[in-house]
Order: sequence, then structure tokens, then C-alpha cells
Amino acid sequence: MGNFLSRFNIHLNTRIDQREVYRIPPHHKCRNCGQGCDPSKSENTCVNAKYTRTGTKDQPAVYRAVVPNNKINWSTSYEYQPVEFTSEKVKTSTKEYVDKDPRDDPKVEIPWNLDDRLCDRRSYHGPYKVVRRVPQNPCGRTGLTGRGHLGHFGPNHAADPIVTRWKRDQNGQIMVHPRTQKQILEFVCILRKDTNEYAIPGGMVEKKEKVTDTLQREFHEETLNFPDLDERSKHNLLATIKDVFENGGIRIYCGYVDDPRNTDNSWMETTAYNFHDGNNEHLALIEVHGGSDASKAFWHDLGSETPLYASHAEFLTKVADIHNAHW
Ligand code: RP5
Repeated sequence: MGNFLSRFNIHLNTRIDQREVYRIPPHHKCRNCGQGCDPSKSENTCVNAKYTRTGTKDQPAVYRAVVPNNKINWSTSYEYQPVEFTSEKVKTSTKEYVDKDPRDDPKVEIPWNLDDRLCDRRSYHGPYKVVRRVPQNPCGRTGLTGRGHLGHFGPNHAADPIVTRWKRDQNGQIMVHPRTQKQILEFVCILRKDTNEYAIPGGMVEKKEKVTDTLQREFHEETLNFPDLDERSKHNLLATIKDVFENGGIRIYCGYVDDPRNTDNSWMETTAYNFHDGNNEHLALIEVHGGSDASKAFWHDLGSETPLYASHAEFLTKVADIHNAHW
């Protein structure tokens, strides 16, 4: 995969919830192996399979139709037999507003491309097509139709807090990477329970929730799991997070995420913000401990050496760029 983010028109500012139209990325990471390979090349094993396993390790196997990179775009004709899949958990969830397949009931008018105040169905990339009563993934074919493991048809909105500090030695000096000769950043990283991959501690924007609140809630749930902390310390910790998250931060990205759960009709979009404590004044002093969907949380070196979930490496490249740090 090339530089996913560089294909977007990224604006850096601190306003949240502002809708802007970004250019749509031309292709996905390979969904067949998840590695960004090109299944149309003969040396690639993906080319030999018609269907490949998708989803997470703790879910029953689901197979996607293999889509060669040059057939991802909807405008390219392709004899295509995607697999229809919506997980039982999603189908039976009482939490989801869009909890039934709209094709089952032609009388139900779904307000696609709109925010009806119960659900924001707008995409950061502008209006998407609705084909046979379901949204069409603006980034092309994925080998799977339905909602997969996602709660909503169309865009599923998430938020990603990228909390960073400089890596320091015992004397407090910022450490420099021997290869790039650039200073090293650390970020708050989690190990996702579902895929066992390193990731930013992001999560879904809940109904009627503002992105700024999601950023705080997810950071709290996934990285600040201290059941034994006394009430006063807990209060101080949350006050620090609230103060920094609401008053600082650089928007790194908003738009489509190359998430393994994406289908032809449901996809992830996120807003990623960087909160940097360059002088060890507030966030840098926080100890982290995994909770909720994270089996672990820890400060981790920011660099190309670490493989990360979905498009998270692309967001962190941008963060490294902004701070002129090692990548
Ligand atoms: C990714 O999935 C987003 O970038 C965000 O980090 C995450 C949200 O999903 P959950 O962590 O809530 O599963 O696409």
C-alpha cells in the first residue's frame, strides 16, 4: 500500500465535527491477506484462492470473495460473487439503531447521507451511492456484502486519540534513533483483544455523542483501567484528560479507514487527533493499563518497525512528520 494519507487533502486544525470532503482513496489494503499485496500478481498466493478467511480470530470463519487490486473500483467490470454476511451479534443487537436490513421492508425509508439526529449517516468523503437500497462502499469492492461485524450500513464513525510524548533516558534527555538520527516519540498503544494487533485506543462514536467526548471516553476505557485507584486520584486523572483533550490537539485525519471489518455496504470512518505533551507536563506522566477492548495498554516507540491495526500506521506517520520525529 502506498502512503494512504498523502492521497488525502489533510487539514490541520483543532475544530472537531467539521465536515469536509476528502478525496477518496483509490484502493484498499489487500483484504485477502491483509498485507497490502496485489492479488493479481502471480507470485502472490491470494491469487490461487477464490475465497479467503476474514474477520477476527474469536469469530467463526467467514470467507470473502477475492478481489484483485485492479478490480476493486466499481467502475471496472468484474464477474463478482461476494459473500453475504452480517454477524448474529449485529443482527440481534438491541443497541443498534439500524438493526434491520432495509431491503427486507421497502416501506422503511432510511435517511442515507443525512444526519437525522439519531444516526449520522454522512460520510467524510461526501455523498455515497445507494444501490438496491443499501449504501455502496466508496472505496470499492471488498468481497463481502451486508454489515459484517459492523453495526450500521454506510459509514460507521469512530474516533482515535493519539497521545504522544518524547522518549527520554534516565537523565531526562530525549533519545535519538540511530538509523534516522531523529528524536523518538512514544504513543499510548493498546493490544486489541479481537485481532491481537497493536493499535491506537480508538472506538466507535456512540449515538448523539460528540467526537471530542468519544476521544476521551475511549482513551479512559481502554487505557486507564485502575480499579484500585482512590476517588480523588481518579478525579484528578480524568480532569487532566478532559482539560488537555478539550483544549489542545491536532486533527491528523478524518475519513475512511482500511478496517478489516469493512464490507461493500458498511465501512469505518474515523477522526484521529494527536495530543502531545512535549515537556512532560501532563499526559506524559500518565501510567496506562488496558481495559475494555484492550488486553494491554502501554507507552510504545513510534516508528515504522511496529505493524499496526487498519490504517493506524498511516496516522502515526503523519504524527511523526508533524513533530519531525523518527519514523
Ligand atoms: C478502526 O476501528 C478505527 O480507526 C478505530 O481505531 C477502531 C474503532 O473500532 P473498535 O475499536 O471500537 O472496534 O477502524
